[in-house]
Amino acid sequence: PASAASYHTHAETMAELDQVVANYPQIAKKFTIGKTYEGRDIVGVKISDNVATDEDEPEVFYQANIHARERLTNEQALYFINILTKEYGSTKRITDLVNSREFWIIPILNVDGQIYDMTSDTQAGRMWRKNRQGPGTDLNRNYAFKWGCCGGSSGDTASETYRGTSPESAPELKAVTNFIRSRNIGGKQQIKMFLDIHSVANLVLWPFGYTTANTVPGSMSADEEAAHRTIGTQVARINGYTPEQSSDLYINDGSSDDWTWGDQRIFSYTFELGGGSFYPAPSQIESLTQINRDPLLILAEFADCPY
Ligand code: 0X9
Ligand code: ZN
Repeated sequence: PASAASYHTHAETMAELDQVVANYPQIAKKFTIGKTYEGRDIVGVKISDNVATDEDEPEVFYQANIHARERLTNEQALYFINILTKEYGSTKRITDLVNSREFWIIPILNVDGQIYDMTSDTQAGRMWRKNRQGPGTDLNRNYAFKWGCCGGSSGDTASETYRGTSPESAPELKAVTNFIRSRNIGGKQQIKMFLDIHSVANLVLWPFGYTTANTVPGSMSADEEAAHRTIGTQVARINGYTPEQSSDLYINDGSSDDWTWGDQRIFSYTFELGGGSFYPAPSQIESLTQINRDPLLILAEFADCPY
């Protein structure tokens, strides 16, 4: 009998990416951004028409599973990769997007942590969050913008939010930020929309997390804040999540979207998927990921936003 849907292991995720690029070689291509602390490749898939060519199109960067135990986030990324490829040529909206964008999607950023979390005797997993560098660094506190400045991260290596010895001290973080920097070509950042996919609080968040201020001279103007808020509120109407500035959840420094906006001026969001726990029943994967079909398409459509 066909097995019921279940969470993809890392190996199954890599096999699925191989299958996608084999089935859709014109529009899907694997890319590798570097290696984890334990030496594994960090792999994503680029999706675009003429995928082998670097065309002059707005680029969209979605990453997931920066936190090891947030297993649904890998499923969300795989879901999106699958609809972009399967519906190319049949769904006009998706065809238009794939033709006019370059998508970079990394389903598992924290590969070592994800494998560690899933290699567990119990179905519940190990509840692991950080990478596997010594006691573990919280990759979402290791970004270089306002690193360790203001709260919500820890200098204690045992902490769940240990920020690491220095900005980008985690190899996974260095790899992904180097990749994003490499898309700045001739002084122009090609990536126009960034999304970091987490779980489990049903949220649509935007920068900044390090400060409760809505606007910051030189790094978040009133117009830029309003644009983030407008788009965030629009997608939250669809998935039913709560839209808010990241610091409304709690102050947190050194996190992903603060850097992608604050340092790279890429329009940036963090989603917290639902499910009520880090390990929702596999039977819930489909509905919990389908709910973000339109939100993920809308963010990509806004990649030509002037900000
Ligand atoms: O604390 C985090 O890293 C995220 N929550 S989680 O429960 N998945 O760990 C929220 C990060 C919010 N920060 C920004 N959006 N900047
Ligand atoms: Zn998280």
